[in-house]
Amino acid sequence: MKKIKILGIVSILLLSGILMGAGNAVASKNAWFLGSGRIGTSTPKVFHSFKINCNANQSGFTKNSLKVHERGNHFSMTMLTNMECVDDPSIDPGRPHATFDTIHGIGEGKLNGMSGYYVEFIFTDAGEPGNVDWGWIKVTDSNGSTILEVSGFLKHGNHQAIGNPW
Ligand SMILES: [Ca+2]
Repeated sequence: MKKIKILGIVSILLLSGILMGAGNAVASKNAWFLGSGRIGTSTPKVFHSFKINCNANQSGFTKNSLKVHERGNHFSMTMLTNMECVDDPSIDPGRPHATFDTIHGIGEGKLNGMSGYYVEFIFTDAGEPGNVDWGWIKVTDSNGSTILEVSGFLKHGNHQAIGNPW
């Protein structure tokens, strides 16, 4: 996972400009990453479920979503603010065929119904069964303090990359 380069907002904007200039911006709407399950083996157990498009600006019925449960706490993403879909050459997403296998996103959301929380996450799809898929989630408050952080291979569940973001 160290290969993943965390792009800054400026880089993402530049990349978006390049993609739009090439006329490929619309294609990203056809690339989805979805999944659910338990991440790692830590206690209390952390469960997640998500449906994310490589285009951060999805809205309406196809709106991006990410939900995280840890014992009595529930985080729900309300807005995906930055998104990148990456092809890590060391990861094979298996079937169905996808041209990417890793996503990195940043968003805002609610913790137990209260606004003012932020989330950053990385998910990978390394094929099936899902116990070869990996995830990292960090939820912070408005002061930047970490409320929840978990990482590891999926204990139960599966991640699935679909389509071509380019
Ligand atoms: Ca998988």
